Amino acid sequence: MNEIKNKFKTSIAGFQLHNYLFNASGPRCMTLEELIALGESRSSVILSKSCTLLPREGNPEPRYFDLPLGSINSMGLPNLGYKKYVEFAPLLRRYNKPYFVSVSGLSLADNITMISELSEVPEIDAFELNLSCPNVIGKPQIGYDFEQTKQVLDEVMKITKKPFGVKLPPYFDFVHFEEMAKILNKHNIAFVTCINSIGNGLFVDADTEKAVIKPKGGFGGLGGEYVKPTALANVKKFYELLRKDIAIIGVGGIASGMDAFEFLLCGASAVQIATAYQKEGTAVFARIEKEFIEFLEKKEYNSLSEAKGKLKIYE
Ligand code: RRO
Repeated sequence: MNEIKNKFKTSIAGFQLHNYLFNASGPRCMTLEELIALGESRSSVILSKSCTLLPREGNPEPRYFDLPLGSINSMGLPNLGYKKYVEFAPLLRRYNKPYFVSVSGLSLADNITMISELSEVPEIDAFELNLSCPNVIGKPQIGYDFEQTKQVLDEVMKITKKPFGVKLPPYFDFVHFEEMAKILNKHNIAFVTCINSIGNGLFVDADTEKAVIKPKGGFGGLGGEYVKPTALANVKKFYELLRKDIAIIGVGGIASGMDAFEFLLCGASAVQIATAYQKEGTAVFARIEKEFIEFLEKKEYNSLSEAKGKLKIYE
């Protein structure tokens, strides 16, 4: 990959990124067409939808709903099966940006099988292990079970041959941040992505007197503006608690350059766009990038590191 000359470039897992933002593993990153569209966009990484061993249809429709301040989803991990994300890898090389595969096995054995095989594919650059899908019936979020998280990371670290990140659920208690950080700091992790959607929200349509999505009695993951303060808090707390060589990727409610800047102040090395990408399509990346750069220039910053982690707090 070419060296990137841009004063606001960043890097994740040793890869230089041409800008600070890319897609979240979630909306519009499941099919080859969608991954190609990301390649052609200003997203600085192509990140796949979380994959499983076998293809999955996901949960019944309606399973996604745009809300006034965000979104609710219970997609149920629809994906083409990990072998497809291997097959797509060489086709995405021409876009000259990293290709990360999100992995979300339904068991530890599935994660080990997938990561062993994905490790051998030269055109896959890194993994994001999803420890936080809230929407698979009968599968609690691993990231809320600290023993299981430790076990998964211990096993996966033995076999991965690529840089490795984890996608975390939101935490709400300082004890939980500290416990998770202690586990992550003991593993060879390149990045942490926080947060996944806030699990098991319920949005009610008062006119129809009905929940807006079908699966799980209407319960689903909340995203967008509703979750931004929680996402910022998670980025800030993990920035304080994690080893400095672990990059934090912020996600949750970023819809403008100013939102992206707030995550930079809290310590993010990059951000991902989910709900705003679902709502706007690939044009969202160029728009937010432009706003972000204009915002930094207005404030006379010359690099991201000048602002990164520099949130001011009351004495
Ligand atoms: O597919 C989903 O239902 C889904 C996943 Br895997 C996830 O990690 N987060 C989310 O909000 N939805």
